Amino acid sequence: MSIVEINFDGIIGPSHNYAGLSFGNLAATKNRGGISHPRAAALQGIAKMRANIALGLTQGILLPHARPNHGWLESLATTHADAAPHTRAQAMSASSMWAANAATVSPAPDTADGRCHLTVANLLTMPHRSHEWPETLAQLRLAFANPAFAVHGPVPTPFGDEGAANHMRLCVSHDAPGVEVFVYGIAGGPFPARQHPDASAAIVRHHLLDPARTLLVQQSEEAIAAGAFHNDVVAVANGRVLFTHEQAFADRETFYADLRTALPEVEIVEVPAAKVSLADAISSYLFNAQLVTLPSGEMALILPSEARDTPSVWSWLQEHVAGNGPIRRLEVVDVRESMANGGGPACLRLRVVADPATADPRFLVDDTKLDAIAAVIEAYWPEVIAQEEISDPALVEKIENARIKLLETLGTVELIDR
Ligand code: SUG
Repeated sequence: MSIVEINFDGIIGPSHNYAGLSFGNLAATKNRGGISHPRAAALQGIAKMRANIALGLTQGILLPHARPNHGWLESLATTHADAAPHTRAQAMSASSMWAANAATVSPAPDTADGRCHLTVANLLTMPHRSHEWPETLAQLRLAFANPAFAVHGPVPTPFGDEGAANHMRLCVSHDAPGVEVFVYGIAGGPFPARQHPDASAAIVRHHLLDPARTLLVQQSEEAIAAGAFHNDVVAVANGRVLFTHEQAFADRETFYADLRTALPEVEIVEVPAAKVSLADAISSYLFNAQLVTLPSGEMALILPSEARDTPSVWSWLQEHVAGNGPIRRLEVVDVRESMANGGGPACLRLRVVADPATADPRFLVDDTKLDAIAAVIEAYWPEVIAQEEISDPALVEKIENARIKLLETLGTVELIDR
């Protein structure tokens, strides 16, 4: 059995729009009311997956949720037609595309029972995301039905949990026991801290992790206040490398010391604020890159094009690659439609370290399957959505039909009524 990292990308759903629903997410707030391009957005996501496959990586998918979420509207005693505008927008969001927020994943080598544990994220801080978890859980239970996995329900209210976006795993190799780092927030200036420390602590227990190889670390208030609503906007880890902004953590000295004790082989690559400001790091999504190990053993950073377009960021990267740093290769992808809602390459994927043979094959993709998915997107995804259109019954019908066509193509029709 071979344990590898599988990236499960959320397919960008046909209702992708800019409603400005996430307070504290500067990109989403800035683009509120803009015109979205769901078809182009989804095709950008497919192109990113193709680029990862071309690098020799294993690729999976998670599927768009049913939108509008009629069941959720019903629980609020309303309907899509009658709902208040903000409620209607919350029911229509395609936010499940950001699969890094789907769940927290602890691979089998880290857990006491030797299973790979997943806890679906409750996402309760933002109303439009709080109703994602039941369908996410249904998908996780299908994709990871094999006894090699243990899939847990959400941590209860009022403990906000945003999944893998606030979780990092460092290890000497993917199949060796790793150190898991859970990053929580306490304060964020004017913005909410979305990850509650008690939620992180509960997941540590559910996942049967070894306390000696588990760290709970506070995100810095200044990072959240500057727009880093998740830790994966200011830090990313892969293998024995932690790539982080200097101002990501509340007490970086203690965290780095604890990490070095837990994993002496760790290499910390810290980007100083003097070279790249927190503002540039956040607007460019430098750290919301996928840091991956290629089949050659080298590490590559899969970056959004905004990182290349930000001079301070691009020159830091060029210097790093020219020197002796662990990141040997830069790959630029265009995920602009997602970026405009505050979701970069790393937000769009959930990492699961597991044997691909144990995942449901319907959730794994190669180029041929991506061709079939792209054909459905080309044929059925709306080309544009202007904010005022989200109440239009014709648009709703088009969005619902598009998702059903995709589920039929992928043989996952049991998810239609989720
Ligand atoms: O939760 N944006 C998402 C972006 C999530 C990014 N994920 C990670 N960093 N892992 C969020 O803020 C905006 C949707 C809108 O406003 O219409 C939104 O939900």
